[in-house]
Amino acid sequence: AMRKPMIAGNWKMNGSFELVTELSSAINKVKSAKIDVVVFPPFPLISLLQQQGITVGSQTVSEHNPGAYTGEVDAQLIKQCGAHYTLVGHSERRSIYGESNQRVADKFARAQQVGLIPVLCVGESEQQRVTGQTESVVAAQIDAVIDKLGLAALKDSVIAYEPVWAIGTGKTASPEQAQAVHKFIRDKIAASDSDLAQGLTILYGGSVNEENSEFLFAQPDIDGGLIGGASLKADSFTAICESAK
Ligand code: G2H
Repeated sequence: AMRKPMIAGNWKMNGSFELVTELSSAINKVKSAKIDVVVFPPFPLISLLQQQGITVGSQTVSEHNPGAYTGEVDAQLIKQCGAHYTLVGHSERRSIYGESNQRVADKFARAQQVGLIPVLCVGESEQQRVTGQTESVVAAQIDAVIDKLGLAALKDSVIAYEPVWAIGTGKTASPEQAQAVHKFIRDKIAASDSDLAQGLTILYGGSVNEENSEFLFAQPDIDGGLIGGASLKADSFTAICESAK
């Protein structure tokens, strides 16, 4: 593909100062002009990782401007801590914290307002897949952003397709299953703007590991991965990065 591969490590609610020390040299070693490697740690570790020379992002962002929102973190502050990216709408945020498509679109907008690149996470549940709703669910998740901001907003963003049934379950979508949805997403956008669609980075996420990554990344519309569990182990994460080069 003409797009530069991206490997994103989503640490979720894991990690510590010790893990930063453990992983940063390995991540720095695997970095190359051929791939973008980005780590999404818990908020308190953003600065520290950034100081180690690692490209960082937050796992979510408040949709609000600064104010009385106890416990939330402002996008501008995240940027100031050294982040370049933020995830929005990860399935755990949608399911555990009730984030709607609308709220995710608001977060996407706020991220871009301060110059953070949003990584919009989309994906269907097992129930939605078996009832044939995969495409309509994913389309609605993307349309919420397009309706709010216009199609052009997707230019400075990344999309991550993560089927909910494959997250942390050990069940990975087959390369063909994943490719089919990635192609659906790219075609959907290409119908309005083919250059934008061709330039758009679309990551796959859901139980990616060093055994399956090569086959997933070989698919024409899969531009890299959003890696959870396997991003916490230096050997696995660097092997996944290598397989994307
Ligand atoms: C999906 C993924 C990373 P895992 O949530 O966002 O996690 O690789 O552990 O399935």
